[in-house]
Amino acid sequence: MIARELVALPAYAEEVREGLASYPKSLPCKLFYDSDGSALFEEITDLPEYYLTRTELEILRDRSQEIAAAAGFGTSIVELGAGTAAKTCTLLQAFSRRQMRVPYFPVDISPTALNEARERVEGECSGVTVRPVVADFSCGFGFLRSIGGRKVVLYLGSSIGNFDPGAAVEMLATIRQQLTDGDALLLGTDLVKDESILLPAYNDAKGVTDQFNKNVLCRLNRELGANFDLSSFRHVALWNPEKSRIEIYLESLRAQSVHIPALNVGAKFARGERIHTENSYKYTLPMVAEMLKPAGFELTRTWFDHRKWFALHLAGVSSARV
Ligand code: AVI
Repeated sequence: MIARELVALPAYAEEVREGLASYPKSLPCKLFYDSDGSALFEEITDLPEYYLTRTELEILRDRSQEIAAAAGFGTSIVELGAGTAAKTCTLLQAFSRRQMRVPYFPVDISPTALNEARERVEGECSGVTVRPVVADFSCGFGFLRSIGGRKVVLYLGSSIGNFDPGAAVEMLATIRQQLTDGDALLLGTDLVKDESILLPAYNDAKGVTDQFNKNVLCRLNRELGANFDLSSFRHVALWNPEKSRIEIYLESLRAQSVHIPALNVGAKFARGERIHTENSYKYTLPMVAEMLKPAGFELTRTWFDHRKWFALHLAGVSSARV
């Protein structure tokens, strides 16, 4: 008898199996971020239609002094999902004008991005000591405990908006559990606005978001041996005003069957059937307060860009039990 070769499946495999067996079909948005997807996301942040990154940068450029003053003295800065720390230098410089030493802990799953972050910050921000932390948030935020003293935790880019409301509160509460009195959170959120601005940000003229979305299928083809025909799916982005979110889908352009050998499953698609790949929530101020409070944070102050398209919120840990 010939023994069959056992190959370890990627950690996301079961979620793919479940997502494609459910109705409507879905795939987890974390699948976007392999190295190709991360490069495409970087490209998205530079697109004229994708206002989020530029707008948050405007707030950081114009309000960093106020943010540092509101955060108080003697704090370390911990940045969750820091990537290459492209946005953070202005803020770090503002902190280093107010305190002698600024310990900066960029946290990311990618050691390559963290090396770039270290080089950038050490080159541009005197008085800042960089201590990179390689961590996967799906394994929790225990690393926060080992960072002594007062901390301001940055969670920028409206990444919180890719979590459904319950999961967002749960995630923030998990961060809160690792913090103590005097610590704070600086949270970036995209705001509700007219769909004439929201929709193009997720459906750009150059088609980069289309490629970013379809990269999920490329990944399943490459990593699980699936046979998705990319030209038989189209990228769809919709604004759902009831749920206050942009919804992203891959829509099948014809009736078709796809086979995923590594999972030993097949998936049938009707013409027009969609796979839901991402939600991107857009917030009002009450929505932000509603998210922070049950997670154990108290909103202290909010800063906006000049068009009020994006916001940065400073929230202290609340003494109420969570
Ligand atoms: C990472 N995240 C905040 C982006 C967003 O805007 O929700 C991901 C993205 N999806 C499509 N374009 C950008």
